[in-house]
Amino acid sequence: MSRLKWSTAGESHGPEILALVEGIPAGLSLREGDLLADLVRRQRGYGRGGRMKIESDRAEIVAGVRGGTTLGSPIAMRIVNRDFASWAGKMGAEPFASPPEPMVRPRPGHADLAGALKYDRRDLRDVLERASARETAARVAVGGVCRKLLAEFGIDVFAHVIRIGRIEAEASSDFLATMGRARASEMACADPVAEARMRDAILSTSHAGDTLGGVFEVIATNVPVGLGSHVSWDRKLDGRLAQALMSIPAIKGVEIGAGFHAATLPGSQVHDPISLDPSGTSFTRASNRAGGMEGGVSNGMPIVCRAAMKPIATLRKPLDSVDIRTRAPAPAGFERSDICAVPSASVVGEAMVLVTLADAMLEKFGGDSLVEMSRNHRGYLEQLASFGG
Ligand code: EPS
Repeated sequence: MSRLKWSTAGESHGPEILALVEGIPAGLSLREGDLLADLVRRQRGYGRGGRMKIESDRAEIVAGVRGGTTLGSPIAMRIVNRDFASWAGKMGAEPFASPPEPMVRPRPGHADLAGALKYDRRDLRDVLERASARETAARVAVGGVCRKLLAEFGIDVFAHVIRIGRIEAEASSDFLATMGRARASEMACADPVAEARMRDAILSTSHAGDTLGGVFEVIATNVPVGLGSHVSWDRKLDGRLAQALMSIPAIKGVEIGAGFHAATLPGSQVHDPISLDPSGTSFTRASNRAGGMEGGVSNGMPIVCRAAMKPIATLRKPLDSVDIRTRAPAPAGFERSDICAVPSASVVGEAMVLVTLADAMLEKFGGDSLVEMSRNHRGYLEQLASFGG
């Protein structure tokens, strides 16, 4: 059912990371500068490794946009890997003058071993280069394009970090304040007291040669009722969001609304009673434990998802592993690593929710041009306004 086709290509230390996205209607204003703020936020975060000091990501638009406006044709973007300059002779498409030293000690928790066995690679670099979360820079560029489209319909998506290891941020129901503080925070955390404790935890974890995971929450506001569908498993919006979030490297759990907590309560404390808004025209709910979806369909309340990220698998104090050449026990390989990348992953989470919602909006309102899509959207809102009347 996907109306938005998109894919990425590129190895972490290859020349470029690429993104291709098809299905964005013609007539949307789009500039390279529109994509920059999200790319910059993805590089932030206390606990990032040395690579982020080398890169300064920008997505150059090389197809699908003319004079600042989309054409309806596939949009192609490229993000240069500055670090490629240090990998001459070890990366790149042409045969190497001399064979590079292979990586042979797989990291537990990374794709190294399973990928090498599956693809029959004797150098783990052939796997880890693509499995690296560097690829998520391209996802954020695609998410930025979708953000522009969704903004035309008043939809906004933001994420904030709510846990790093054992440190939890205080919850707030004030979305606007949470968004503002999270966007301004290096840790994407809206609670400054928790943020300071998160930094301390990351610092002491770093001294121990270890890494830390956490949880982020993604919230989408102003989503119209009726995205997704209850009629078939693969059209359910909650299922599509869960798959999108789970595909982010290192994500091990996804919750929607009350999530796992809902399983501990009786139904009367879980479901959100329905009422009419003060004007008496539209349906609303005083609570949102459903996370903005019922039966796989958006219900007009904010969409709320959470994702749990495991700690980064590359450890300065490595875990036990096995040399795949000699089959002798050996510590896992280590070059450099992030201590914690949850703030970055939260920006990738925004991107995955943006692309999923853009796809669902295109499915519902279609159209080859933005004018056509907006007309369809307006007509649907009129239909909702006269519902039951
Ligand atoms: C990343 C770039 C990588 C890592 C990180 C994500 O850079 P390098 O491998 O050169 O240090 O910092 O990758 C991982 C977390 C991983 O598990 O592979 C980036 O651009 O986000």
